[in-house]
Amino acid sequence: MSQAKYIFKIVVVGDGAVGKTSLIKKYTEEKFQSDYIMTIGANFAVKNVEVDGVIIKLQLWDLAGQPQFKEVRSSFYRGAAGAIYVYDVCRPESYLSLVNWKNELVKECGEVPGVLLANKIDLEEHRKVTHEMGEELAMRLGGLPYFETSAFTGAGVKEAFQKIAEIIYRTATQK
Ligand code: G3D
Ligand code: MG
Repeated sequence: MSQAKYIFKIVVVGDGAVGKTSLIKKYTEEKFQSDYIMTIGANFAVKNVEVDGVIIKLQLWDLAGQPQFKEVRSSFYRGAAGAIYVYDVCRPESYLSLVNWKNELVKECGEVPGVLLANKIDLEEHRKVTHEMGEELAMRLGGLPYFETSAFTGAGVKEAFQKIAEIIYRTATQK
C-alpha cells in the first residue's frame, strides 16, 4: 500500500494476560514496525488499512505490565483516537474491570470510539463469560460493537480492527 493520509493512535486496554499483545501481533502479522517505549512501559505496532478507499495508518498501543504511575498512564492514553477493550472469556474479573479501564481512559481522552473484544474463544471448555454477558457489557460501555475473538486461531481479529478503523475514520471525517 502506498502512503497513508491519516494516522490514528488506538489504545488496546484490559487486564494483564487477556491477550492484548497477541491480538496486535496476530493482526499486524509481525511484519510491521513494532516498538517498546521504555519510559511509558508500552508497546506499539503500526499497520496500514483501507477505509472508504483511503489508506489509514493505525498505531496500536498496549501497556507491557500494568504500571501504576499516573504520569506513565496519562502518556499512554494521550492523543488516542480510539480504544479496543479486551477481556478474557475464561476470566470474569477481566470482564468486570473493563468499566474501570474505560473510566481511566475517559479522564484522559474524553469519550472516544471503541470496540469490545471477548478474547480466547478457542478455549471453549474453560469459557465463563457468555456471549449474552458480552453484549450486555458492550451496551454498558456506551453501545460498542462487540466481537468474539481468538488471537490463537485468528477468529474475529481482522473484523474487529477493521471496525475500529472505520468508526474512527468516519468520526474524524464526520461521515
Ligand atoms: P496481554 O498483552 O494482554 O498481557 P498476552 O496478553 O498477549 O501476552 O497473552 C497472555 C497469554 O494468553 C499468552 O500465553 C498468550 O499466548 C495467551 N493468549 C492470548 N490470546 C489468546 C487466545 O485467543 N487464545 C488462547 N488460547 N491463548 C491466548 P502465555 O502462555 O504465552 O503466557
Ligand atoms: Mg502485553
